[in-house]
Amino acid sequence: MSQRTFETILLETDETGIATLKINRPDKLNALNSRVLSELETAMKEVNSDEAIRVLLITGAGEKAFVAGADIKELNTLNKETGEMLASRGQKIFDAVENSKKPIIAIVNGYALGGGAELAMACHIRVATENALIGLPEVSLGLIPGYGGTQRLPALVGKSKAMEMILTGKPIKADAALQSGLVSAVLSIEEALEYAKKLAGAIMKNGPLALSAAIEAVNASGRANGFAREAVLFSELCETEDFTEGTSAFLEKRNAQFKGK
Ligand code: CO8
Repeated sequence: MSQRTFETILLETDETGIATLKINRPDKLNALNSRVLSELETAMKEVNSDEAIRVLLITGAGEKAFVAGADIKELNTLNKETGEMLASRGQKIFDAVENSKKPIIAIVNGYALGGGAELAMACHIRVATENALIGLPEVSLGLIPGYGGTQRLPALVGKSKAMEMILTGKPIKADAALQSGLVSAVLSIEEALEYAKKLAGAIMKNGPLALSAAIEAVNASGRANGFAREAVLFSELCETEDFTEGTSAFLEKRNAQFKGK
């Protein structure tokens, strides 16, 4: 067993070649601040270059959240320029997850909201615990998803369900996520890790080159270039009063009063 500890991430590899990456900010429900993003970027490079790692599991520390989203405290101060930069940077890091040569399984153990749902969707397989709540609530903050959610959600659940989830901003429970194809299994918290490891074990019996090629081929299916447009639209919203109101209202623990400006 080897362990690599970052400030906000734990990366542990067992003797069979299964690595577990845990986002580790449980007091902030594992929200993705810039430190988490940087460490995730570094960890993904290490995972891809470490020959001992065959499959990666990604999950959140604690029993409450996978990742409750981008850190709204950091979002609150974005403008058009920094908004586009952050969206593009996050998209690049999540692309590294999606395009990893090694299979990645997300264990969605609680809230997976906004950037958290987007991280889970960048993984190759998702299993959820029974308490999972998955959604893209960005419109409630006067924003849109900016880490690939507008592109990956329709690909996973179809345009109609994706529109419903993105336009209402309402999260769905684990059983609904299973029904819509957003996750492939739902388990109790006690069983989820073991199940994911069994899945990893079954995957590892196969040829590593074939696995990498399969990931690349599946990722190439139906890819439109909407990502750049998502980042631009996200950044334009960073200049609006609604965005300032939406993110401030969350931080001040009150309901947002949107004016459409
Ligand atoms: N960002 C920052 N802090 C957060 C976040 C977050 N996303 N989520 C939770 N926290 C913090 C809370 O502020 C709180 O901190 P403190 O104890 O210091 O007050 C702590 O975590 C615990 O949270 P709560 O007390 O709110 O816990 P509850 O159990 O009452 O509620 C919820 C849990 C329902 C998950 C609630 O925390 C919540 O609604 N969180 C925000 C969810 C959300 O809106 N996520 C989407 C964010 S937007 C986004 O992800 C955009 C991604 C694209 C970015 C594009 C590039 C810029």
